[in-house]
Amino acid sequence: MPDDRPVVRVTRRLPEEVERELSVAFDARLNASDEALTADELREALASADAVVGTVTDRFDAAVLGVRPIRARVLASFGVGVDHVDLDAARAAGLVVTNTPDVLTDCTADLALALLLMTLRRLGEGERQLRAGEWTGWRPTHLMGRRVTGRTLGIVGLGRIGQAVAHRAGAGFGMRLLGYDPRPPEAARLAELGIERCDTLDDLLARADVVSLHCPATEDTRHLIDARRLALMRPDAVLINTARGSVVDEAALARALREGQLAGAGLDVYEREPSVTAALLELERVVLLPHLGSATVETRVAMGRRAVENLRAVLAGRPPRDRVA
Ligand code: 8YV
Repeated sequence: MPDDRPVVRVTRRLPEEVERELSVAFDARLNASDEALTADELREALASADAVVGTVTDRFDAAVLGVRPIRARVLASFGVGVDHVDLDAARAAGLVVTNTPDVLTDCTADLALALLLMTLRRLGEGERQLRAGEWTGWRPTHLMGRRVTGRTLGIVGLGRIGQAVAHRAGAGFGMRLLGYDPRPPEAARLAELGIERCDTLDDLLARADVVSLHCPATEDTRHLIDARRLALMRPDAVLINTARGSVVDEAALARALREGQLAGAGLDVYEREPSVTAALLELERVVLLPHLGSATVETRVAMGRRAVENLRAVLAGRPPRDRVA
């Protein structure tokens, strides 16, 4: 019997229960090998499926989205950031684009705090030392980091994740909170979280002991943290990036760290993933994670379910919950 259910093309492996849900409801074309699709394969997916579930590793640029005729009606992106999708080109193609906000807020905020703790307390260095058999035993001056309580955290981007970071750092770790966002939340919300709003990013950078980035990757935020702004940071400050690699000029960051303009960095995202600026790998005071912000079982399943909810809505002719284009 011919399968007349809508065709859903999934570009990467998803948690098993999400793939099962898709296979029950749709003619799901899964990616068992989990290899990222090429641009030609993405074009083919858009030309042959009714819906595509994509991820940050798929570049839906104007060339890919320019495929005609296009069969897909919805691109349900798995993740909150949509900088890998040319939204204007998607609109021109009549393609609805959705994302998966909310469900990854807590886990991403947790990871930012993990990087904050790892950098301030020098935990990466400690773990490397122990595994290398170089730990000679306890001593009063061994790997002294910096006290977290009472330090000043500067949060760049005060959306859902930035606010979740503020809550953890303020209520949980007793940090002083500064925030910068060109479109900040209401004053009452800032007061509730205990965030002092900075009028300029430069002001925040000059005052914070830890700077944590939580803004989306857009043309406006590309290299927001560049050589000039890195030079504004305090020499004992650290930079945490769980947002997007493009927000930081990675080469300038490596130079600034080498020259002692700031003390350390905790990074989960990079300008050219999966490659990492080689100079960063040499630096002891840098913690490097492989884009794990939302990587928990609960969150990855919830992201998958949210993507499925969105594509179901579009295919049924209803407005999706999380439309971004
Ligand atoms: C995802 C993320 O792992 O949601 C985002 O924007 O960076 C991560 O949660 C990734 O985008 C998956 O597509």
